[in-house]
Amino acid sequence: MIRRRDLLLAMPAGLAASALPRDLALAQAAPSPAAPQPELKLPPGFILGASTSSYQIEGAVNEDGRGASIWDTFSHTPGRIKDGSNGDVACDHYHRFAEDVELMAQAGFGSYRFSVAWPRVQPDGAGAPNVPGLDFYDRLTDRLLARGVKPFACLYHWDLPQALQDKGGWTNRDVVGRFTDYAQLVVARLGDRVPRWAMLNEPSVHAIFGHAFGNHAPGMTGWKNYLAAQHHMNLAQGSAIRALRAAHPKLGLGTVFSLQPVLPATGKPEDAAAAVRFDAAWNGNNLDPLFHGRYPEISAADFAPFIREGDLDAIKVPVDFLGVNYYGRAHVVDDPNGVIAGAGWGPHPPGTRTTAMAWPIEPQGLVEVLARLRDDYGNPQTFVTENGAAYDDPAPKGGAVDDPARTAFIRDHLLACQRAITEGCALKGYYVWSLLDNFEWAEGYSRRFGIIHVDFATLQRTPKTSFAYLAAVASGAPTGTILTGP
Ligand code: IFM
Repeated sequence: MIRRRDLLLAMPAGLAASALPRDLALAQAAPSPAAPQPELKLPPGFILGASTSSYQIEGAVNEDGRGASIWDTFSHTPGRIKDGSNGDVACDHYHRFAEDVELMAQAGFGSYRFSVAWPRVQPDGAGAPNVPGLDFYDRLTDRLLARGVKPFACLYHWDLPQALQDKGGWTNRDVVGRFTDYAQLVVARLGDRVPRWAMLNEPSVHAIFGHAFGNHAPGMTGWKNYLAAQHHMNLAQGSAIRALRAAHPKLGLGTVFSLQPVLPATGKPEDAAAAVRFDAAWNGNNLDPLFHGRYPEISAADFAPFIREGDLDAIKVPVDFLGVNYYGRAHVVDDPNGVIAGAGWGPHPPGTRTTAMAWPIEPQGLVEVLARLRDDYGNPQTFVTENGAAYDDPAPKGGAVDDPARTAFIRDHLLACQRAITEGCALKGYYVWSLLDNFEWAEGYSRRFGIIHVDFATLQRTPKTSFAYLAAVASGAPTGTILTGP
């Protein structure tokens, strides 16, 4: 178990002691009966950081010439968001970024992954850049560098300019050229200081939920729309990487996928078949085109109507890194009405613990994902670009928020990173999702993923125990006998 004293000793200078709960030992959940955890010893140079995305934290949706995005439209449509909220203010990071960077510096984070909002840069999705929009990312970048936190930017985390959606968005092939132009504008301005660039965040999630299921923006439905959106995102990613590499050969260029092992929830053969289809939609339709220049066999006929000559060669492009977002395994069943290729989520294995999202807690699944990249995709340099958990945290008390379950979740996934590295996976860093409690898409503000609590009425930030834990890891403090959550 982490003792308060250990954390205080390990605490980087400047981090208020009040960031810790009054009495961590008392606040902890009962120790797990499991065997003692091995010591966490991440290799030298391993990057520890945090991730966020523009629409989820920035707010300031009408400032400095920003255009509307599909998430503005969607969240302002009655009935779309669980708590009726939107990202108009969110964490107000647009105005409070300096405070947020300061907290990252206090945590000792080596890097920060944020996303650039396309409609700040091109309000209508095309044409000359909106300079005040780019200025914001310039200020953020400079502040990060001044505080020793390396910026890692993602060019697209789901906030497409609404003007492009009005022309079909990702289902219109024209978006490939638009995205490539946008990427070049952003990197021309920031590429001298931001060394690592991800093109897209979780294209499969965006394609499935935004274009087939319709519970995310832009709210389109139908498998055909999924196929078009997924293929055009694959193309846009390849096209942007090629253009950026030609202009900026020294930058680290890659992309970010949500990956999960997919398993049949039962022993039935139809569930096994469903797992193959689900796996293609979630994982393979991203991985195979990028690394092998083809769609998985089971998807090839579906994509055929969207593929033009040369497309598969254009999508297959060497990447300097792959970002892996990992939350848990998928346990699936055959379901003719299921949104993902006639498959749906089934029960988790008995006894599996879950987070507030009802997602299974399965750290070993991260090792499996990274081993698959090692064995089937040439062992690319990887970063865990998102991993974390939503919990119903207690309200801040005495300037602290105790979140032992999230802390244990992070600890267990860092240990999984350690195992993957020992097993030869080229994993180079871990970014927790998320720096701040934020706008969790269709769930609004009802789900908290942050290592920093945000009071959405006052916008006050309060670091949680998980923040202090990561600060201890970042500072190299002993964490061998550590906190156990439920
Ligand atoms: O909040 C999201 C993020 O935007 C993308 N990956 C999963 C997170 C948790 O749902």
